[in-house]
Amino acid sequence: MKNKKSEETAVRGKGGEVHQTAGGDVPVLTTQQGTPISDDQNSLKIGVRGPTTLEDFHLREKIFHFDHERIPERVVHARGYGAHGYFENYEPLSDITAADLFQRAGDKTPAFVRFSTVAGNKGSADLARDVRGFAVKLYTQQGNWDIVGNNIPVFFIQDAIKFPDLIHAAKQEPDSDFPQAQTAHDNFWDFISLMPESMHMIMWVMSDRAIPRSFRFMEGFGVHTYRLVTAQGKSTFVKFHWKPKLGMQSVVWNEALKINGADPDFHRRDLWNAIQSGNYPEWELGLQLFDDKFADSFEFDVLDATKLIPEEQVPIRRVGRLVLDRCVENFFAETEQAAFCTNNIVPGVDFSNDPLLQGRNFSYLDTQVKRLGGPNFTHIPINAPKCPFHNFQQDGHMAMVNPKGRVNYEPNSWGGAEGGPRECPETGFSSFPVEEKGPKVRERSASFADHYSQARQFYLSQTKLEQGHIADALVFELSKVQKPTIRARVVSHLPNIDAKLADRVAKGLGFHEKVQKAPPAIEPRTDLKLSKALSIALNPPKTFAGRKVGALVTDGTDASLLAGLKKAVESEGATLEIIAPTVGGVKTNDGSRIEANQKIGGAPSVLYDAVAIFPSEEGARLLIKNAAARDFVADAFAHLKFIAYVSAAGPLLEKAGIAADLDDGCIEITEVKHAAKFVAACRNLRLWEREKLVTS
Ligand code: HDE
Repeated sequence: MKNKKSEETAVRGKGGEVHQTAGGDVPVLTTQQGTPISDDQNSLKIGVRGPTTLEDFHLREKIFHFDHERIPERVVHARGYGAHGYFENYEPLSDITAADLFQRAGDKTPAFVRFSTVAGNKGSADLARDVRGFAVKLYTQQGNWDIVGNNIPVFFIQDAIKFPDLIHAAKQEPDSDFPQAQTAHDNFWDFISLMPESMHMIMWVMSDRAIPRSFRFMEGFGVHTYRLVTAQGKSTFVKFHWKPKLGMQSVVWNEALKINGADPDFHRRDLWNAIQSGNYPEWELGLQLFDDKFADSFEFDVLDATKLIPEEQVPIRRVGRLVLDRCVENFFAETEQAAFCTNNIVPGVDFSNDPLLQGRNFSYLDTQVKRLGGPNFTHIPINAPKCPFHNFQQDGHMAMVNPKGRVNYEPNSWGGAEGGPRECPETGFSSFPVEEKGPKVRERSASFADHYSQARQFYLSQTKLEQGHIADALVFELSKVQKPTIRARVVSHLPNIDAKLADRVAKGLGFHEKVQKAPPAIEPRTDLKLSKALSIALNPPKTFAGRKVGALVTDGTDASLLAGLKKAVESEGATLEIIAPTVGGVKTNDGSRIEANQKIGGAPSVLYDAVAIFPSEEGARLLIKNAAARDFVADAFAHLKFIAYVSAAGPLLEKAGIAADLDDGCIEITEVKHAAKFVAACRNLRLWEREKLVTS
């Protein structure tokens, strides 16, 4: 090798191009075949201004590889973000399941989790109103177990055969290819209006659950009923829940719209930053366990994925915790290539007959072959089990793990190690021997026919404020629907849920005629008890930990008040970011320099949970002429955020139009000790009472 220098060097070529050369600990660039490369800036030509040669194998290989960099994105859940971690088991659960990961207290099982939106393409924005995927891969000692769930415990449809229709209707319309990552269009609502079973899910999707503040602040659900099976063959039905340690939190809709412009990567950035800074997101795994007797007595069919079992009816038993403590090293290799399959289960876990789950079990393998190019996608490190595995499967595209020796079949008579792996009746997976009988029919069970009762229960279990958000979301979405008959058909379902909701949406849409009620297949029940667990507002986290304050500063900002605020925010487990007229930072009133994290305009207040308006008097005079600074303040107020301000901020508050409306959520900081009051207020996350003032 020519270059043996200890430092990276750069020289100019004849055309002025930069050549950085290898040497010391800087490795030599090679082709994929390992051939060292002398010049990566110029292709091989006949004369410096002549044609490029066909024999330039380096150019050919480099561009060929680039041309093949993309793989098909997921047909649904294309937009996603993943991280590594572990599941820690609290106590032995051998009385419920033989699953190896639940047998010993304190056992840690490696995990990989991918969060996603459903409808948007891979490059779409994070804050779309959408269900979030919550897919967990657990690398157990008895094989990989994937719990491929969502952040909403029910689904739109009851039978897998409707899934392609649902997704076609939800994604971009096929002629125009828009709108992407949003359901506010005719095709989606047309389909929904003809699918009354979707009404329960619609209530959830129109609620604040569909615009989470962060992946860290949302629940996860396995959705379907599964089975847990003991070593002795006893089966218990189960629903899986993930409960976030920091509580649930959502943004408000106007904020979501703006976040999508200001930082389309808002959720992935949040997860990345939290893990990189050592604030590891955490969820507890909860099991809702029930037997056949409960299933038979339950008001609905436990095989119907449009229904949930209220926590008040079957309490949740928390059995372990999931911690995400490591970001991926390479997004493509890990997150993009992660292949989740509902049919990846382990001994001690089994399926139910939920027709949606049965269809999913069929679907996921197909999708992985299509995306990852062949049957050997399990050889990719993110998908490979972390326990020993042996079988006689061989060959295929990109085979990485190949059997050694001459035996590739069984039974065989070679015996011992030479004969290869054999089956194990004692510990191997065996399906729960449930007895099935009945005619072969293409028919929906009558036990699935109640479409509205739980939609009503969900809606009525929300606080007034949350109910308002659901109505507003319906009005927003349906206002984007161009065909009045579709709007009317959607609204016709609402009287079956709640008459006031129907009226409110009809009014919001400017209906001139009375709402026609869609005839229900089964009259909705009105006797279901309200469930507090369904509301976000009734389960407040009462912590500001893991959240972020944005402090707007200028030259001359009061250094001691700012330092006091930062200390108070950080002692709560939250972070403070400095936003200044330039990213170079400011000189405070004591002459010290503070680096800025963001420039005004690049960091609107929608990116923060609470804000501090800390300019100097001179700084405030400059900021009142800055539209981004005025929006920063006005939006923080409109989005019900807690606002700390110094007296010098007065003119800016005035110009932003909020000076006359300052309320309990606006806290003046004249002494360092006031910072604690601000942080205590922030534990409530938003000043919900203000909503009356800022929405008509
Ligand atoms: Fe999926 N779903 N799904 N799904 N799903 C996929 O698999 C499918 C359903 C869910 O982060 C696909 O690898 C069918 C319910 C998540 O990689 C595909 C049906 C729930 C993810 C597929 C459903 C989910 C997927 C697309 C109806 C919540 C992302 C790419 C029968 C319980 C996983 C892929 C990840 C992904 C099919 C319904 C959750 C095509 C046929 C219900 C979280 O296989």
